[in-house]
Amino acid sequence: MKIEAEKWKAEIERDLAAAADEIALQQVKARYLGRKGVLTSLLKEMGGLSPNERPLLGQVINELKQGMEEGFSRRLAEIKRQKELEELEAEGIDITLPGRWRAMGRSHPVTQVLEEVVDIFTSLGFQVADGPEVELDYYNFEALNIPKDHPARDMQDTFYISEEVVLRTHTSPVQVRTMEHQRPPVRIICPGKVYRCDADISHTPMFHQVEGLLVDRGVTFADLKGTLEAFVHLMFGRDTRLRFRPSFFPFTEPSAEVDIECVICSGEGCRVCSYGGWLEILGAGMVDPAVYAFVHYDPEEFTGFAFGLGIERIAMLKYGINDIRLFFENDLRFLEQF
Ligand code: 2NL
Repeated sequence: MKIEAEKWKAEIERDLAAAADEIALQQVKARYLGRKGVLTSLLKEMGGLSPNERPLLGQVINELKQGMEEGFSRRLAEIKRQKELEELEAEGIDITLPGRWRAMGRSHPVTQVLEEVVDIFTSLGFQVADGPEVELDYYNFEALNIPKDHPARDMQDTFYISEEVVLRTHTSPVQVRTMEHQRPPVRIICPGKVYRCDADISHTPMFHQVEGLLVDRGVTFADLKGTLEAFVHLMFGRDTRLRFRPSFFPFTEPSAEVDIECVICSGEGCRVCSYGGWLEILGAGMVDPAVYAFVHYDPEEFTGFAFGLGIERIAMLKYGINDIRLFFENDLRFLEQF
């Protein structure tokens, strides 16, 4: 009987050690402790034994059962530990390997310049306003004193959604909307996308604009000059000179076009400034009283100035780029330079 027990113990140990995973281990357990298992059939043999032999066999079976249960727990822990180690190895974390290179992203040059312009005007006390890019004809043209027969209203120049709805051709409608629900003082800039039906080396159907508007009591052309001078000095450097040339816009009177000394050649004359020494960077003027009529401001009480500048144009001057289309071709060799 003792010899039989030792044989079974050895076999249990061998089977446990041979079980490579949890499933195999459960099968080993079932083979010994299950309903048709080895220990169950040993127990049945007890029936054929003499009463004085039975306790001894019972004791041997109990020992085998206990040994089986202990061995099972031990082997299960071993298998689990082994699995964990294999998983860690499979993850393959090796801190001595070189790091993985990730391309560093950056803002588009147009976004960079737009943010620069916005930062300068907010530092001067302007607030940022925005509005819809799909705009009513009323806000885009009518309320800005742009007459029905003005060339800007032609199908050739404006994207029409319907007779009354257009893609905004400037961000001025945002300023009109602001004046509609806000009494002076108004000090806002309106950055954003605008759309014109035009495409060549210096025009794209979509481009970016920042317009500014300041309306209050006693605002004069001198305030406009001082504000734009501060902007130019912050944007292009403290000794950049500027000049105002008389111009015309339906929504300002008087109106001016503003030039700065060429940032490439400092006024010496070069390809960028077409050898004139000056670069046109924005349009501006005193808000026309006709515009105030649409937003119910009293032109006797309030005066103000407005200006508009094209972001792509400023970016082209700043970086000496001669073709506006380069901004929108998404060629990384171009974009990575900024
Ligand atoms: C240009 C000229 C300009 C304005 C925009 C404006 C807006 C309102 C009233 C009056 Cl609500 N004026 N905007 C004024 C003068 C010039 O833009 O050449 N932009 C690229």
